[in-house]
Amino acid sequence: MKILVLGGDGFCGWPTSLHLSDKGHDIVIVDNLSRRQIDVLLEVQPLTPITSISERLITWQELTGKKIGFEFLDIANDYSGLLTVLKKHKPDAVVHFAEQRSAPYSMKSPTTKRYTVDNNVKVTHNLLCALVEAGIDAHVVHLGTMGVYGYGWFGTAPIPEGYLSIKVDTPEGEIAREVLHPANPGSVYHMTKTLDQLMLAFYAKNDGIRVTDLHQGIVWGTQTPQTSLDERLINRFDYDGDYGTVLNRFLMQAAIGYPLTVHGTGGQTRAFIHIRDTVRCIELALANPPKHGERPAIFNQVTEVFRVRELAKLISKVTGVPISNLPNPRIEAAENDLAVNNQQFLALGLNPTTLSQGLLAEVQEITTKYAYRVDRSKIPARSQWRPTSSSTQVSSKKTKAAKPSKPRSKSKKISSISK
Ligand code: NAD
Ligand code: USQ
Repeated sequence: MKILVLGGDGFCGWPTSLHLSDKGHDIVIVDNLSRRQIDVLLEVQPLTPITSISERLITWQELTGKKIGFEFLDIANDYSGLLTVLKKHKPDAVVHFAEQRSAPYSMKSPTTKRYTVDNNVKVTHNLLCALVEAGIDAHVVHLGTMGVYGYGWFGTAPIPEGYLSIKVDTPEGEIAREVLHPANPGSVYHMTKTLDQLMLAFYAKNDGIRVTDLHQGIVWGTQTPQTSLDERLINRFDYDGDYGTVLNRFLMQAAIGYPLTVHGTGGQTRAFIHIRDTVRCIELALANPPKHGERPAIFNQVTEVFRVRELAKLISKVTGVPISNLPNPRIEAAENDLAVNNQQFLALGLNPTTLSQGLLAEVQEITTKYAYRVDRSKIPARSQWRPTSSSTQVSSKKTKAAKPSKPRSKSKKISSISK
């Protein structure tokens, strides 16, 4: 298949591009490198020493003989460029990772809130609109998030895969329907993903675009078999207070002896998936497109559910690093139960990587090796969901620096491990 990977230079997109190329697909990455620019503006580097996109692509070709194409394009702001790219490559499928994906960054300041909405909504809409205008019948695989549902609604009742069965009393009697699960975003970033869902549903209905929306949990880990081939192919590992996600942050903190930064009581329960399973899920989704005219296929792309404090306790027990309970900068339930259905991927043959198998290897191979690169001042999560008067001043002072500028040129139920 000819596949465009939008956002293919990012944490999920890069290993996915290599995995699909390895499987024999013809891959073209489309990216404006905005994620790298945000690092520059936040004055932080990933834990891992990622190389430039050119060096990544040359290395892959040197090692495997396989060529991955690259188009430097701001999909949100260069619609005609996107049309040109689509007409040039005529993809069979488009995997869409290209969004601003950090919840804390999206809540940092009015500028980052607006940037996140403008970028994410426009990327998704430009893609759908351009596919119709170019007359290209590509299967769109979009990376959504578990956060569109909120995190548990009826206690431990499992979150269904995208659609909720409802019964409505009508004068003609009771009618059963399946509707999109009600949206309940917890940040501006998550809100953009709920808007994506509506755009995807509309274009599937109106234009017959085949859409798979993957409601992914928190991705942990770093490497896949392909990114491990050579240090020049290494994946990015974010640890800072804006982009580092909880499990990878705890693993990095353990490696440098930094007390594990649990927000509040750590009673938040979330769904997780290892990066190796992310790339397999994308492959499975690509191989199983919905039919024309069908509603978007929605898969919950998660393999395990953990409570934050249980993760911290586990890592603290293994490494001896203490836990620090910090005031929670976010507005979120202090405690929640969560159960998730993920039967569709399991039925397609996904064999999940579990925390116990992957944890020690991850600590040793990556976080310890690159611990010398950590800037401890970048670890605290400073983005406040409701700005205090002092954080408002800080955020408005940083407003200019925080937004990347435009480019110069072109049914198995998984139960929580703790109750
Ligand atoms: P990332 O920030 O590492 O990668 C996103 C990539 O998209 C970057 O390379 C960035 O430069 C590119 N991009 C952003 N806006 C663009 C634009 N306007 N034009 C062209 N390129 C653009 O993020 P990630 O962690 O790889 O996440 C990828 C997707 O998966 C996101 O949509 C995210 O919401 C979703 N997701 C991620 C996680 C996670 O834990 N990382 C979990 C669930 C869902
Ligand atoms: N948390 C801590 N300590 C930390 C960091 C986070 O206790 O040092 C807590 C947070 O308060 C939150 C939970 O851990 O309760 C998860 O936070 P996170 O930063 O790991 O994840 P989140 O902000 O939800 O976002 C990440 C990705 C996002 C994706 C989402 C999937 O950045 O792109 O959509 O995970 S999900 O969480 O399922 O919605």
